[in-house]
Amino acid sequence: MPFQTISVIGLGYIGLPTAAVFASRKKQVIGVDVNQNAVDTINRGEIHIVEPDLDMVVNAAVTEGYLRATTQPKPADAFLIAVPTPFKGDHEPDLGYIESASKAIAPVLKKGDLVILESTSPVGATEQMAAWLAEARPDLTFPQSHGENSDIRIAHCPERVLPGHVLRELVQNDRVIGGMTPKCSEAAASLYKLFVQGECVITNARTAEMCKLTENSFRDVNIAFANELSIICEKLDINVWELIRLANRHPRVNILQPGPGVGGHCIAVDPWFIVSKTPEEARLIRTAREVNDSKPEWVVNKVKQAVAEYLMENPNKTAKDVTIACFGLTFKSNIDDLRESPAVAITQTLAKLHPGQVIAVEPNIVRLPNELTDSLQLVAMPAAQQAGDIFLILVDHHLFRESLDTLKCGASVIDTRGIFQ
Ligand code: SAJ
Repeated sequence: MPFQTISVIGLGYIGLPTAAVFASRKKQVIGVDVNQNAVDTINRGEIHIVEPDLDMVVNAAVTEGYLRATTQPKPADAFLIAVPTPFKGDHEPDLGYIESASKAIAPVLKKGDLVILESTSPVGATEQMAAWLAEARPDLTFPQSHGENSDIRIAHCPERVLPGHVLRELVQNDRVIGGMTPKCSEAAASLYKLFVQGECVITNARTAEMCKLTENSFRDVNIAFANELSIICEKLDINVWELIRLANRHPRVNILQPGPGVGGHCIAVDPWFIVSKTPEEARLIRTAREVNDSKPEWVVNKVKQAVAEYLMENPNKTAKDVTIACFGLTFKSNIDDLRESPAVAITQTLAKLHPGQVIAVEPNIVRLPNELTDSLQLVAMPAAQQAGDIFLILVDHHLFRESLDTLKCGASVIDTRGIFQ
């Protein structure tokens, strides 16, 4: 099936690289986003997010005329929806962005078009999207009512790329393709084959939805296991990093690393989409979420304990004399993304407990976002190394691993990432 024009709805961390990669294969790509600022930035050949090498690929695509961005959907042969799927306060998935995107593209759909949902979604979301499209376009036929003979083909093809490695993983990773019918899968596979070097593995839409949730839940459960081990080891006076290194020498054991909690917008969110559909059955998945979500509080308590010990050892000082230096604010190493970061949550809690005495080092950002400037002071690494009485390592950036060897003598160190191991 020839795809002359491809439209990507949602130009964020997934949509923009995907649009740029299609454009680099010399396809006409129309990127659609509700954010006028993002649209203008892209049309200047620049990017509004941070991802290695993406600026070059987008710049080339725009300059050569293959990629253009707009706030208004235009006709295309294939539409990829890559909008956020957050959860609401009660951990119920919020499909509002998918609904808006579906209603936005419905008027420009034509017979023969392919619509792909890429957003990580709860099981049943693709069918729901198809229902929204059908409701908006009674003049067209859809797979849920007309099967293989439908005018519109619909599939779920979840994104699976790792932030920081998106361009490589987009091309190299295998792709799970879940069509609502075999013809839908076939059409979606032929679209991805334009750039995917990995295998395009075909299944149905519900299995594809569950597959993506399963991948992230598997990782969450494994990290929860590591986090639980770290709490157990603390009680038993065992070095958890040594323990995991040793256990992982077994050929069939592969435990991930403990940390201050699980952040980002995927692993800490997606398992709840399974729990919300099957609350009685998803016991382990829910518990893993709870274990990982409780880790920041455990870290805060460790700091409280360290402050108390510091004051016992330095009886001439009061709590107001103690400086807590937090190393790292991002949700994981070597990125600049602070969203849903346990390091930010921990640092903010400490800053409330010890106003004016918490300093933070984050080499991957130049300034704090507005909502953090009141509670936190961002300082350079040498200043923090000099000023801290308690050192709290929250992110294992390369820079910290390489140069955090000269901490102030007599200071107390809480290393949530094991960088001193
Ligand atoms: N973390 C640990 N210990 C570890 C590994 C990670 O505490 O051993 C923490 C990190 O510090 C971070 C969180 O987990 O706070 C998540 O980081 P991550 O690197 O595990 O994952 P993400 O959120 O950057 O990307 C994940 C990836 N999923 C899997 O590896 C199964 C990625 O492939 C997905 O595309 C992405 O979620 C997504 O968009 O769903």
